[in-house]
Amino acid sequence: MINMNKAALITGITGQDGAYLSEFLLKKGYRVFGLLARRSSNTSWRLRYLGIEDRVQFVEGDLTDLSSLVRALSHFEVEEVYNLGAQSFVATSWMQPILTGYVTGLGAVHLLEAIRLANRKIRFYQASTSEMFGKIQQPVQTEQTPFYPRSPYGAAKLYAHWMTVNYRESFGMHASSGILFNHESPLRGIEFVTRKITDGVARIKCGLQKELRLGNLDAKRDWGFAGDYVEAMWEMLQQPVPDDYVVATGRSVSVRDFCKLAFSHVGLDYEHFVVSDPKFQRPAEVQVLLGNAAKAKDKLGWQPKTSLEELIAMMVDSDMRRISGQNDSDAH
Ligand code: NAP
Ligand code: F7E
Repeated sequence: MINMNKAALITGITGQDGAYLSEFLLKKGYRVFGLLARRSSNTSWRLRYLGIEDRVQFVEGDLTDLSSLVRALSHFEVEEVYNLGAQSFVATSWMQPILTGYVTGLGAVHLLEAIRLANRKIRFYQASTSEMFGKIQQPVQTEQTPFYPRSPYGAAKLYAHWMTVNYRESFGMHASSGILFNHESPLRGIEFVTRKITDGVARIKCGLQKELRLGNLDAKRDWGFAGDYVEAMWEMLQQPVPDDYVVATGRSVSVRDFCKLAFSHVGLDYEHFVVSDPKFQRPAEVQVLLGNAAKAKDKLGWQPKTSLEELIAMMVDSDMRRISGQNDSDAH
């Protein structure tokens, strides 16, 4: 029997957003294929956490290997491709700027080329980022705000962003970019500041750690919940015409205030535990980001559902369960 359900290929399926997007698409009845880059150990813990590891189909490939992408698209007929794969940790991008350029920048072009060769009708989503605004040129950032990236990661993403626009304009491809501001969850990598904080809170509360060493406590970010943000990705590919959209909450909070909220969730005062350590400062910092997602609300009907307080509670509670041993999964 022919399966008439829609099919999607996700790069970066083992990452935070890949897991939530897979869950969302499966609920919509999609067949979900994920590009799996070769690693020495199993990286599917997030898909297991959501209980969907057995419901997605993996195809081996890497964003730096065009042939693997062409092969993936010729093996599986998909209507939509979501490019979420990246070297996504900003701090690492100064240590590995060339790899970041290959994977995060050129990787997107490999995928656009593979689609151009395989089937130009495939709809394409590019995971663009608020890091492209970097040294902000306007106090509130929209689709019209000029870009000024401040890291090799931001510069690589900006190249991928403009190439997405270019393929749309040159070849008429349905290629859209979501300019997503920071989004977090219990599945966030532990190196990112929000998860480092909620993991630290749980360890300190359970007596496993005495202090939490962070970098710039004054940096401000517009933080939302990843589960809400993947819905905007899908909405973009359902539109009759491709376009670019800012996805954000419209509220910007400092790392210090995030700490205050996270520690107070378990009845602790952050000032007794948080230490600012120059080791975690960056060569060039993005001091503040604040997005205006009015276009996404107007055209996609998208708006965030989860408040920062709800997000922090969700993350701290999840880390408390993991650290106190109540969660026997292999979550990181
Ligand atoms: P993430 O958790 O770091 O996931 C990155 C994914 O990319 C992982 O599945 C990783 O695979 C995969 N990957 C790395 N190198 C690859 C390669 N050479 N070929 C194929 N796949 C590769 O990132 P995320 O937070 O889910 O973010 C998803 C996307 O949105 C990324 O492109 C990120 O840059 C972008 N973005 C994120 C945010 C945010 O706040 N989260 C905001 C704006 C934009 P392994 O697990 O095997 O390493
Ligand atoms: O840093 C400051 C740090 O690493 C946030 C990625 O998903 O979002 C993410 O990039 C802020 C920065 O995220 C520590 O200096 C202080 O100002 O959690 P982060 P990011 O750099 O904003 C964007 C939108 C992406 O696209 C990226 O892929 O927090 N900070 N102390 C710290 N950051 C870290 N990691 N660790 C600290 O100890």
